[in-house]
Amino acid sequence: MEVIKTDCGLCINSCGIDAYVENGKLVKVEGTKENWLNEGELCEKGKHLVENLYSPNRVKYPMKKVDGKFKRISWDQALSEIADKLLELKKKYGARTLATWTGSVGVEHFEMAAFNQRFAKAFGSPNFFNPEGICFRTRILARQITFGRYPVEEPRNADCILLWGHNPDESYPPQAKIIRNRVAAGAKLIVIDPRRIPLAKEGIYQPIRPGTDCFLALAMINVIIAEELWDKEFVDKWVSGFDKLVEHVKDYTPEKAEAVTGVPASEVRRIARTFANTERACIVEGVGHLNQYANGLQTERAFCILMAITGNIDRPGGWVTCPQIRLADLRVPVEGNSLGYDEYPVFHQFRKRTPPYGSASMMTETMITEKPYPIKALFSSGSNPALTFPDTNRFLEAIKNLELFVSIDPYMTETCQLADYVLPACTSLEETGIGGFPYAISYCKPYILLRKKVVEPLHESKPIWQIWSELGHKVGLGEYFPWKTDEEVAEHFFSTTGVTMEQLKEHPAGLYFGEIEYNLYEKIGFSTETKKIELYSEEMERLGASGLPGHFEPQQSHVADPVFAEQYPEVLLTGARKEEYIGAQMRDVPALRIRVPEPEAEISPITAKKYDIMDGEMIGVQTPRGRIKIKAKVTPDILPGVVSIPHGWAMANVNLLLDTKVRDEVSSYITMRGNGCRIVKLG
Ligand SMILES: Nc1nc2c(c(=O)[nH]1)N[C@H]1C(S)=C(S)[C@@H](COP(=O)(O)OP(=O)(O)OC[C@H]3O[C@@H](n4cnc5c(=O)[nH]c(N)nc54)[C@H](O)[C@@H]3O)O[C@H]1N2
Ligand SMILES: Nc1nc2c(c(=O)[nH]1)N[C@H]1C(S)=C(S)[C@@H](COP(=O)(O)OP(=O)(O)OC[C@H]3O[C@@H](n4cnc5c(=O)[nH]c(N)nc54)[C@H](O)[C@@H]3O)O[C@H]1N2
Ligand code: SF4
Ligand SMILES: [Mo]
Repeated sequence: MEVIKTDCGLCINSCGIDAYVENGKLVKVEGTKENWLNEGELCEKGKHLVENLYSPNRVKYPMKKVDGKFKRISWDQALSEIADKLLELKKKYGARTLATWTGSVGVEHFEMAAFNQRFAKAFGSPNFFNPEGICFRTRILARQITFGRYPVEEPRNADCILLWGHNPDESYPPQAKIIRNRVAAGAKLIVIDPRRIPLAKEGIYQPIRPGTDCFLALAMINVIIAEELWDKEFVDKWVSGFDKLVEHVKDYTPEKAEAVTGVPASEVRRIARTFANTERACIVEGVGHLNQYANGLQTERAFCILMAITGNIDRPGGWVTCPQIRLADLRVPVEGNSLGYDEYPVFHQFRKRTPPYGSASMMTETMITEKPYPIKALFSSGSNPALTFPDTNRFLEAIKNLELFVSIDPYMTETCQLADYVLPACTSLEETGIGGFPYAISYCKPYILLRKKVVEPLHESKPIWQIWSELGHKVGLGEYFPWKTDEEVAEHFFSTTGVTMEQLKEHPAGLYFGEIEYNLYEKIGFSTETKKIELYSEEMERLGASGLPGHFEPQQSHVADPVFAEQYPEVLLTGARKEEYIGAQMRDVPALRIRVPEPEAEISPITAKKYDIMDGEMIGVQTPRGRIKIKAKVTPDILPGVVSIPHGWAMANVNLLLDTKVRDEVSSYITMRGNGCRIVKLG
């Protein structure tokens, strides 16, 4: 039996795995003991990599839809026909008619995002989209705006952890362990969440009215200033805009915070004092959750300010800057801007760091309206937007307007069912590539790993780089795709890093490439306009947003729109993660399905009583966009008036309830939480 050390490509955590292979078949997977992150452990998903790999739901060969039914065709026929159609559409509508979309694994799977972009841009289209346009870019952007770089949380050295809108037991198991270890060693833990998550039991728990976190952060800043708890030396030397901040937060009193957020004024003061009085304090926030609110970007800015005025930047246990190595950039220049460039200037133009992807909220809209130009070809790879893209009905309307829709995925997803062509892709266990990097750095231990092919591609599946390359050759763009093997592609990516393939092979469980440098600012300052941490951002003002974060009510709340809220009085949260599943994946792995057989709508006993609902009863949940039927889970662990529903379930697709038009007006993110809904008792 051969044991291959690689990583689990299922989620961004990229845990180390030992893959046991016998006669070319993967028979067992264990966590790599010497991997610093997972230390031999695997989450429920990782434990079932074998079943997932050999799922009967794999796409086995290329398929074409003929008269509503899929027909098996050869790779050559599939790629030739797709290429011909693409060239025809280009002639008719221009190159921008092509859009490529990758999913969450587009981020975890480095090659996927890179090749998607390369193809679209070489073809002449700026229209590349991925979840960074709805998932976590605003968290990065807010930090770049404030610090000129992207410092990340370092809970393993923190003495006070403010766990804010994040439930790592389900979404980041290795991080939950780090937090538990710190708490066991004496660190204080404060959890702010409308749901009493498991870690809430380990510290101070404070529920909050959804979407009002920015107000709470500003009220904490108000207390820290009023009680002179800020780090004066650090602020004097390294921070700009403090005077403006002092004026700005005067209105954000703990008493007002109580009225807006539901957090008692006394608790606002207690949390602010605990946070500011602890030397090594750290906000550990959700990766996507708080971004995906009406006020997402500004909430992130408020967190940056809290960290800055308490001096917790580039200090152990605060937010620290991790060494980076840059993989080769496969992008090619393209004419024209991404969708959203003019409408959302902060997102697209800040410090002229144009993101390579468009505003996802405008993708389906443009496909429907054909304005500013028609998008008639969509390639979705490594994503299942039919279930995961907010506002499913609008997604369905959009794809009806396409002349070519291709889905590239290892599994026969709901999205594949809607496509004109389905192309079978390898999973990360069937191809050599890049692992570990760069996402493990959010744990501040920079390491990189060569992701290894553990079995040959199953059925007729191909690695994603190869699919794009072969299509590139067919449309006459062969010069952009010179690579012949996985290894060549990986070698090209690593060519700019100073790390060689030999070194990576000598360190199969991962290569550590740098140490965190604390107090980095003393060496390099901050790369903002003022060379200091910018609490107030002049450039944000120039780009039409507020230079300091303020409270903004979720558009459908009882405060912002009482008429709407009369019809839809409950607050809908979507997408709380479950350890057993990632996105819409793995629902067909029997062992996982036994653990979590169906989605549930969490509601409090008070909400249940209002509608006369029993635990386990099927209920309707409705918004102006649609209605779903789902089982009620009555639990005291959620605020009254809040309904929390996971995403990614075909049997109760919560994205039918969302509306792409309800957005964070600064970041363009579609709001996936804080929207209004009502519960319907079914007869
Ligand atoms: N098992 C699993 N892990 C995953 C994923 C998965 O699908 N499955 N997805 C991955 C992806 S794509 C992402 S982006 C990340 C997401 O990761 P996160 O964004 O960190 O999501 P969660 O860990 O579910 O935690 C979000 C918490 O925020 C709380 N919350 C909701 N609204 C509010 C609010 O208004 N204020 C506050 N304070 N809290 C609020 C929710 O109740 C929930 O407990 O997870 C990644 N990890
Ligand atoms: N309502 C609501 N909707 C949400 C969210 C929410 O919180 N609420 N969260 C949003 C967020 S943060 C995100 S990131 C998105 C995620 O949305 P998606 O990325 O669409 O989610 P997944 O279902 O994980 O889709 C990943 C696809 O990649 C395929 N795949 C897996 N491994 C490989 C591989 O190695 N190669 C290739 N080519 N394909 C592979 C899988 O089969 C799967 O179909 O969902 C968003 N949607
Ligand atoms: S947390 Fe689970 S799914 Fe994610 S990489 Fe680790 S083992 Fe895999
Ligand atoms: Mo995400």
